[in-house]
Amino acid sequence: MSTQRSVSLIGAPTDIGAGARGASMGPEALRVANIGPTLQSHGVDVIDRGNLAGPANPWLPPLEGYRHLDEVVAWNQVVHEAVYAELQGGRMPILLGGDHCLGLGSISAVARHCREAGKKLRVLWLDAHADFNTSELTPSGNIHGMPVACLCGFGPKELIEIGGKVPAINPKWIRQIGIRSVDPGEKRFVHEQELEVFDMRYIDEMGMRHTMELALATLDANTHLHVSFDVDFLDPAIAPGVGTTIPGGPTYREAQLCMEMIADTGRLASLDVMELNPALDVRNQTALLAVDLIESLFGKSTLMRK
Ligand code: Z70
Ligand code: MN
Ligand code: MN
Ligand code: MN
Repeated sequence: MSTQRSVSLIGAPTDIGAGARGASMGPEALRVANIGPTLQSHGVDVIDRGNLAGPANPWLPPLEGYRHLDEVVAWNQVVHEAVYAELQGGRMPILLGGDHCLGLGSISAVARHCREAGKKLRVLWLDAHADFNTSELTPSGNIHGMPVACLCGFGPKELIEIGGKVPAINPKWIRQIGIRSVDPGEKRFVHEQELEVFDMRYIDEMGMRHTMELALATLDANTHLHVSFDVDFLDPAIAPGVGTTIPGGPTYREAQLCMEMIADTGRLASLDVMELNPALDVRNQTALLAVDLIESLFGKSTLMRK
């Protein structure tokens, strides 16, 4: 039981679903922070597939509750196909975002792979936000605030149908961790759909160890574990390079423990690294931190552990 040792990096250079420009530069910042060679140094076979291509960001206001819907659909379609192809080829896809609207294309592909392979799916959503808005609930129209709802079947037809099956996933398969910014209508909907949320209040009271034990409790040998890592999960003091910094996030130590406990399961099978915004970063520190945490996800451990 060990994490897949063949990885494909897939760049998705777009900020089409975001409220700030700049996440389109995320893939290159992660490469500059040496994501590929760093994974290789831990014995991982890494292929960098380069960047996907999609429509430019027209930077228009929302239309009927959605900003750039057609472009978001186009980007998610190419992400879906690229992620699905890697899984079918027996490799672990690491999606380098790009904004978090692309979690839809990525996770719908993972769900499709799991359906066909008879695997159980668990999704860890590491984020300051629940990303569970709909066009009726959203205060912004930004689709990066909607991918979890779309995966659960709540969203525009063109988006929710990308994986072929609606809904792509069951809300019971998701564990959200680090949540601390949820809009009022979104909050009601999270409760109504009974999402399992370990928010910052929970982590403060119970600790990251207990949180991760519960979040990972239902994994078994047949489980495909997907981690969707929105870099704004991290406290802004250590990760300023994101579109929306929300105070009160996990510290460096809490984030490391979170990643190490995921690594210990040996079930990690696909990963998104999203919302890194180099335009707002300081000397690429947030990209470097993300790479450091990804090393832990792949089993880098401290001196006292084998
Ligand atoms: C807010 C919205 C959001 C970032 C997701 C914010 C959404 N809930 N922001 N990720 N950075 O507009 O829907
Ligand atoms: Mn597989
Ligand atoms: Mn997000
Ligand atoms: Mn977020």
